[in-house]
Amino acid sequence: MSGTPGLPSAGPISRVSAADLGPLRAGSPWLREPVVVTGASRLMNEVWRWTPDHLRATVGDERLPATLPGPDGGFRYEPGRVLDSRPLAVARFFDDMADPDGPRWCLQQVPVERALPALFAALDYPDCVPRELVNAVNLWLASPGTVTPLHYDDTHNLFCQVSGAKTFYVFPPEDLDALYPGPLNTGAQHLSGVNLFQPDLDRHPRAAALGYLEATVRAGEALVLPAFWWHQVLSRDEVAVSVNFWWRANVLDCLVPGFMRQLQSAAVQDDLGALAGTFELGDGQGDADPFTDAADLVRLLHDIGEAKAALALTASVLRTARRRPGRAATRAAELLADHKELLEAPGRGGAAAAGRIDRLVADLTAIVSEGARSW
Ligand SMILES: O=C(O)CCC(=O)C(=O)O
Repeated sequence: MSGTPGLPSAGPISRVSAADLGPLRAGSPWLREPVVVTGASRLMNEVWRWTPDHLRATVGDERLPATLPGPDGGFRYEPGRVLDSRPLAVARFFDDMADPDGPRWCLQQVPVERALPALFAALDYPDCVPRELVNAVNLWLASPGTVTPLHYDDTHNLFCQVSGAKTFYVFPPEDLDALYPGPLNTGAQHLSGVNLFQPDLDRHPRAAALGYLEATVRAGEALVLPAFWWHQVLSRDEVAVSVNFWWRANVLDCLVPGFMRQLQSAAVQDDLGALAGTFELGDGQGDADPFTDAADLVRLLHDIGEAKAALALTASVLRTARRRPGRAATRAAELLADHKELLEAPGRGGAAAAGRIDRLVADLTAIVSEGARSW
């Protein structure tokens, strides 16, 4: 895999100084498109110390799953297949890197809290990220030329480059259709069929119309990568150490084709409850309750023509609320019973369903305004 894109560039990703970056909360303008943050060391302290020397000294003996990319630098994530990996001591990774004939390992997406608790204990979080929504902090160690194939994540991402450099090639969520995502129902819908470095336009003709945005993120810089943006990533000339923070995106910031597809996929797999845990619901002000969440969702998704998914997700939120102690559980149970037909068979009802959805939203809103927040 050569490191040269086979599609045209649409320009650079814009850059902002850390001093000018606002909070990355729901509705933030900084979450509309990727941006490189310069002078990122002022966002937090600890991760910038995780240089090769520091990692060798503190966690050099820890054995972590390491992968050997193909001879072209790339490897593929495949649904249902665990990457071919073997345990490798962190110090050995750097030793092999220093040996010109040594194997070129990469350690992808190492969950710091679970795999490296000693490092995690010292970690401080970036000020701009809503800490309560962070669901993973990962360490990435890559050899020069390693390529992470084109995919998106359903979380927001603050990607911090500690040493070395990586080039990100990104496409907006709206390009989903032209990027040939993996099939629904396989856990691979976030993987693109297109390899940017070797596009096969006979197989993927819609990709011919696309252009990527690009940035090389260097040591001391970070990239804000909003949820559902597609990215292919190339490690540059030196060993690359990166740390990223993933946090739950608010659904209101995610009304993009990938999210809609994920809703369908979750509905097909009858797993909408898990989605409610993947995204931040409500208004993003941190004080939402299940009824506000449900009312917001059903109204929002219904307005954009996704009534079926809206109702299924609402039912899932209410079922969760039904398990809570106290009055919230009683009211959730009442709502589930009162709107049983609508919530259990969201596909039926045609035009009549619109009126019933309005009544459900009115019921949810009434509960919220009665003061459900105090439950
Ligand atoms: O660093 C890489 O190679 C990939 C990073 C990535 O995919 C991510 O942060 O979501």
